[in-house]
Amino acid sequence: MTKARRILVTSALPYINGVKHLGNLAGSMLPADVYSRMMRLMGHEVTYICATDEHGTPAELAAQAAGISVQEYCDEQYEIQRKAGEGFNLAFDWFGRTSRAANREATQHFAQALEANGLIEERTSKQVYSVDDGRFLPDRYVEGTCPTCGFEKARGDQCDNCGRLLDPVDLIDPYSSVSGSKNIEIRETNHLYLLQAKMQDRIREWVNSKGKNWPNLAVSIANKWLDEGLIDRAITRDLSWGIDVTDANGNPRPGFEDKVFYVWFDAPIGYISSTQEWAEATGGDWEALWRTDKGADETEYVQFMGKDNVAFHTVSFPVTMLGSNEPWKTVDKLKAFNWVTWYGGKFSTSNKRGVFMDQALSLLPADYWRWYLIANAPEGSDAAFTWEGFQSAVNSDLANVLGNFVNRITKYTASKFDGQLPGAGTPGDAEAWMVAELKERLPRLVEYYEAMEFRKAAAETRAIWAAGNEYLTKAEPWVKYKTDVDAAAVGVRTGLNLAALFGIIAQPIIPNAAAKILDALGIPEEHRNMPKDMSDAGIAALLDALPHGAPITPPDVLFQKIEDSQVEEWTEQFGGGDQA
Ligand code: B3M
Ligand code: ZN
Repeated sequence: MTKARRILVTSALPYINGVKHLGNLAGSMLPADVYSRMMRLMGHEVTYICATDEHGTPAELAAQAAGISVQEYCDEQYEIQRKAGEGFNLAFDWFGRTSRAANREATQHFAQALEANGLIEERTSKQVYSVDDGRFLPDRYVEGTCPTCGFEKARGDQCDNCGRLLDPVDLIDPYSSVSGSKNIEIRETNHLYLLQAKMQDRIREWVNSKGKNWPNLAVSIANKWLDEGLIDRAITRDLSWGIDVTDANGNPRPGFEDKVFYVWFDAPIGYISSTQEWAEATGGDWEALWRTDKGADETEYVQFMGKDNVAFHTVSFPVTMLGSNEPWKTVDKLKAFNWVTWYGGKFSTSNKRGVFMDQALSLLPADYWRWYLIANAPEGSDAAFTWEGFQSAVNSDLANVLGNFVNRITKYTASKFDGQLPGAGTPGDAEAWMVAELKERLPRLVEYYEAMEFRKAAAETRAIWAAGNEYLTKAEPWVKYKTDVDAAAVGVRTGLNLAALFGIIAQPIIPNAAAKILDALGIPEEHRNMPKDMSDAGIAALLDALPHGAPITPPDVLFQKIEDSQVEEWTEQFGGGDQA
């Protein structure tokens, strides 16, 4: 019996502005949810924390465009995103907001601790000021030509083309991405700098110790930064929306009255502050998750994010935590995803390219999208969403393999065994074959989840469902029924127990359909966890676990197949195919 583990899961905080597209969902929140669900089914204590990332220029500009205050804008957008997450069954333990008081206090605390440790310094720097916009332009709102690779739409903080981290003043021929104006000046402004260079050795040592549990992609990005040498980075901005800048004693900092902390300084701290909110609301113990002096050294911390967020999570955020010299829990395992593309290109609201979370739910239930996005997770490389691929996954994996299996075994029970699970007959070769299949596949399924290999976990789940169909072909209860009802009863009983197992292993990815299956079979909540005993006897017991005589109610059709006409209609509406 493995000891229950305490697991903290966080997924990259979605920016507040706008409903997220399927790529955002697939690149962090969804796999984090699937992983959390599976770990819970295996009996572990999981706390899954997320929040909206509300500061920075995106919110200011979007609110300006909407003609409302930033606070109002964020309040509206938070509700939209919270509802979209609910619609996709993202089972957060807490979905917070980085603009709340808890994050302001935590961020200011870290800044004070860092300054007390000599890791923050005031410096005058040159910042891009847009005369026409009447404001300093934060990094990502200055665009221009990348000095490294010549890409012409490089942003002031990072070049999307070569990945190089930039400062806006490095850009060639810069312009404001707010107004397009080139009427920009470099003006002097005072900012707080986090002295990352001083932390180079400590971060290198930390990456070397923790990187063993990270995917190569994450290790290589962290080491790239370290090999280039950590540079001191400004952690304040000339913005009005954000967290006030305080001094080492927590008072408003003279000269920083019109500045706020940089969004990427406060956002990762949002993981901690949102956990504190969760604890406040639920009585949970946030320190057992985040303070290594209060039990968090026993906690497994797993982070999910897109690859462009890796550097911030493996260098900047650890600088903040380790630099505080306080006993903060740092990440143990990290899963970084590539991109889901829309037919190889970017999702775009304005160009009507791609499906966004709210639109997706208006077309089909969350399970359909969850299955496709996990089965095609952008793990080793970018993954292109296509309507054809989506249709095939739904029609084949869900409707034919899983749906058809559950449908025919429950309907046959209703028609030939009075809707009751039969107890007669003795298992034979077909059942032995199924036990062998499960003996090999169930442990492998758990391994894939532990390794956070989502494509493989989905493929293994499907393979187990397919083995069930193969079993029914071998057991052929509908043939045996004509001559030996008891022999048929074995096939039906085994088939019904397999349907229960298939529902159980479906729960992480397609929770709604899984619940329908388990409800139809009358499986009580407390019996819906993953089987623990993977021995021959334990697996064999799975095939005769349900009480004999249990009432069986065929569920409604679990999955509607996607018709070609729907693919044509959606291609027209959202782009795709030759309109990609
Ligand atoms: N808001 C997501 C992004 O870069 C960013 C993640 C913050 S995690 C602390 O799209
Ligand atoms: Zn570049």
